Amino acid sequence: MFLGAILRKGWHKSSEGRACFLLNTFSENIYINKNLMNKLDSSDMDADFPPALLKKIMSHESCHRFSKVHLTSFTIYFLLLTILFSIALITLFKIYSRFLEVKAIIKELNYTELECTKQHSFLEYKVWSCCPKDWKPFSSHCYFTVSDSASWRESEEKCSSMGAHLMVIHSQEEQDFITKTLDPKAAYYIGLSDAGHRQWRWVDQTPYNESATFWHQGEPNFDHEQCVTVNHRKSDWGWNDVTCNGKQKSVCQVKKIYL
Ligand code: MMA
Ligand code: CA
Repeated sequence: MFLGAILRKGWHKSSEGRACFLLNTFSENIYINKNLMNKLDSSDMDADFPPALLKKIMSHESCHRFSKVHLTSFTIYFLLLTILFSIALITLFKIYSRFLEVKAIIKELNYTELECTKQHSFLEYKVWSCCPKDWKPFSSHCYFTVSDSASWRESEEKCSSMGAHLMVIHSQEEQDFITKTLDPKAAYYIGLSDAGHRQWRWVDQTPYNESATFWHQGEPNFDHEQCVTVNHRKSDWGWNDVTCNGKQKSVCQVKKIYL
């Protein structure tokens, strides 16, 4: 192969914007700049491609500059790839940790299925609020009506076995929400009982607030009635104290599960 023939391929601009000559050699492109071209004599041009010339070309600064440019772009490319890869890895790790966390929470619960709704607030870390399947969600709690009749103690134990407790009522809205779903001919135990001497206690230990009670007119009326039901009387739902061993339906309540 003659260098002269190779060099006739023509001038073009290098990546640095300098006038270089493209030598399409055996396996790669070599750029020779004009300064070097002028230094090459005619014997160089017409000779067979001599190893000495190749050495001359390769050692010239334009070659080094050329490879430096490529090394820099390669480094930037590699750095960008590394950053992207790291972001992907961190994201995957976060998703997997969250998956393990949710799995652990669900394992702790004795419910087989949850029904979840997405929270409106996007600043919150936990975005799903869930109730066990067939429980009714209201505000921050879930409610379940037990249709089997039992004593107050048995009813509370039934709720406990489901990780819940008898319903605690702290507002008219809460009472209205649940009573809308109840049978007006039945009475339902709630989580309120007399600890003795008319000391009313909620099962979840929240304070008994006199101003947020919904007793029927004339109730509570008997000291020996130490448990409370909610029932429908004269077009309104309200509370009635009853004996604790009477068999009644009941309503259980549990806090929503946040995932
Ligand atoms: C029943 C019983 C009481 C309630 C009265 C109201 C007769 O007793 O349910 O707890 O206070 O009815 O009349
Ligand atoms: Ca009563």
